Parts: sequence; C-alpha cells; structure tokens
Amino acid sequence: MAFTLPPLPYAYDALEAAIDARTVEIHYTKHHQTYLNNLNSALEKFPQFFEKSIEDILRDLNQIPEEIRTAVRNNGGGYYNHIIYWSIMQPAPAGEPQGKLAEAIEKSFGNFANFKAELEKAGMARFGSGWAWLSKKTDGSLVIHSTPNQDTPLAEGLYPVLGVDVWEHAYYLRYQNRRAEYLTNWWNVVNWKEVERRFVES
Ligand code: MN3
Repeated sequence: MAFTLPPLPYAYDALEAAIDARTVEIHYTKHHQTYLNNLNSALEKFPQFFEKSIEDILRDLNQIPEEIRTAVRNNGGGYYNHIIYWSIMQPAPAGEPQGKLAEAIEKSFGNFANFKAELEKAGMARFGSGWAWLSKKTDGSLVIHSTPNQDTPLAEGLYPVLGVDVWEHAYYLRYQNRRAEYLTNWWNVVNWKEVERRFVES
C-alpha cells in the first residue's frame, strides 16, 4: 500500500490570521503532494517498506537501501513533517497550551512567553531551509531544536510535538523575506489541543 496524503483539516483560507490561502493551497497541493509522490516512487523498488509506518522508516534510515536512502530521507521527511505541520494548525484564535503540556513547557522553558521566544529563535537561526521543533526526549522532557531541509526529529531519537516550516515556500507570498513576522503570526493558528495530544500520547 502506497503512502497517501491526509486531507487538509480546514479550508485553504482558514489560516489567514497567519498564512494566506494561496500559500496554503500551493504548499499542500504541490509541495506536500510532491514529497509524497517522490517517496512512493522511491519505495516502489523495495515495496516491503510500504508495510512499515513512516515513523518507523524515518527513525532508522540505515535500514533503507543506499540507492534510495537520500530520496527517502528528503521526501519521506517532507511527507511526514508536513503532516505534523497541517495537523497542529487551526483557524484563529489559538489560545494557549493547557494541562500537562503547559506544565512541561513551564518546567523546561520557564513560561509560555519564553518558550515562544526560544522557538522563534530556533526558526530564525536555521540558515536556508528547514524546520523549528518542540520535541519530546525519551525521558519525557521537552527540547527546542531545528533541523535542516526535511530532516526529522525522529532521526535524532526525538519525537516531534510541534513543528513550524521555515522554508521560504511556507511564507514568501505574504511575508517575502520577513521570516520573523511569519513566525510571530504563526502562533495565531496553533492548535494546542493537538500539540498536547501529541505530547501526552507519545
Ligand atoms: Mn514546506
């Protein structure tokens, strides 16, 4: 069974408080779809990997035959990272983290404002294309970090709880070079219930 694109859980214009409709449409129907298509094409020669979850594939890329490993790393990563990105956004207003997630954020970063500043800093410090992440370590604590290109936290032994795409294709139409403004506005559309679910259930 080939991998498939999960439906977008809202309309293209639902995220206008942070991201314009045209960007959401192109990002989902072109960029995300292309990562998926390329992942499926790469795996066609080794269909046994269609039996595995995308998380199991990305956790240990050394299990992937060398001739398709880079393609799977880039396109499997792109496929997976964007599923997280779409799922942890919702139409504004976003509110704030609650419950166990809020407690863990306070424990690791002092308070919510400081957490947001640290994540924005990680996004700004990523030179070129990549992602800023809030991830969970195996001991249950939280860490902010970033990955280049479509590399995933899974490959570093971390579980991605929240991720923001800082490739230019994620923000260029509305923000041009102003990545900082995109990151500030992005908080308007974060789905904290889903972020908390990812934290609690992982
Ligand atoms: Mn992207």
